[in-house]
Amino acid sequence: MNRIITLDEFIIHRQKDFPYASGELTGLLRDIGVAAKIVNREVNKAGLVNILGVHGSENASGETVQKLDMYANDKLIDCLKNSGECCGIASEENDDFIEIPTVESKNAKYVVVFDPLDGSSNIDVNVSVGTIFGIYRRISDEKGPCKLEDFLQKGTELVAAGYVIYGTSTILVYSTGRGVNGFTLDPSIGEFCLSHRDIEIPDRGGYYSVNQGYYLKFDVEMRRYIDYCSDLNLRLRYIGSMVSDVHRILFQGGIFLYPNTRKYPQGKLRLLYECNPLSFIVEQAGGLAINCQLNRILDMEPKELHERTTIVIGSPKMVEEMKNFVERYTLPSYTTSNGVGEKTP
Ligand code: P6P
Repeated sequence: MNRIITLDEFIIHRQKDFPYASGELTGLLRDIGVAAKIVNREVNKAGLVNILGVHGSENASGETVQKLDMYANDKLIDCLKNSGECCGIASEENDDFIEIPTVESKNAKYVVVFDPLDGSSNIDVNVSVGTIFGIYRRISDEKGPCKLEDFLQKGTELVAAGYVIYGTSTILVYSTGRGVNGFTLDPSIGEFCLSHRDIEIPDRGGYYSVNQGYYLKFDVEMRRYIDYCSDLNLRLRYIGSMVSDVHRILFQGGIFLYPNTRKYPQGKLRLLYECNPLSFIVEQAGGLAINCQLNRILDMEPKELHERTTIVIGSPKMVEEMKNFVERYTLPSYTTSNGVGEKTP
């Protein structure tokens, strides 16, 4: 029987991969693991302690916040504030970033972005939800407080990213840029234990994941690609929780799409704390992640904290095929006499 390797052991052991690592990132990852255990405890008993139901407030993205979102948000902030390794936090649930000015933290090297409970509309119906996080090294003057520029970095600048999925089991998946590993929470010992070493996404898979209900609102090239997936008899799986949909695709292969719609002309999903961390993970596992303009998600320059983007993410061969569809079906633009380009009807 293989020896149990806990998340803490693994993180410390892998710290050797970074010759100049001084332990701050290791400490930060461990603190996120602690926060995940605390959130997991509440997610698993949400129906018992009456913390379900609509909190009433609205988050920065104008979405109604569930009580468990706030609980998860508060716990993650508390753990990170006390870690001493993080000088700032940007959360889906907070309009602005949070500066951590405590003496131990104000000169800390890292900032953290997170969606504390992605897919929270699933909570009331006991469908899996998740926490998504990304860690950047600050770029502002380390003698002063963190600044907005520390958070508006491209996904390629992430030093670590990961997610926790609270499902039939609780799994933490993360990467520091040298592969992807998964850890399953063993409630009997309260530890995340290495369960999925060096995760690699299949080149292609039998699933496509998109909100079919918006089909008629997608651009023609997206509709054509979705028709193609259906013609291939791919199975449609869509949970309404990005972290859960991407988790399936990471392990079994497939493609997840959230294109632009009339309601979300730029796409719905947030670049900073949903798409970048998950794209970092999927790319590290050998997959691809682009937006519907075919730009690599990790190369996008964020302009504001709660910026949204379209996304197509998953198995490399399937994302490549989707790119071919977009190139083939995007109507060529032409310029009229006044030089204004518009799509051919
Ligand atoms: P729709 C959850 O609110 C979320 O941000 C993602 O986790 C999920 O993929 C998406 O929105 C679901 O959005 O419009 O399909 O309900």
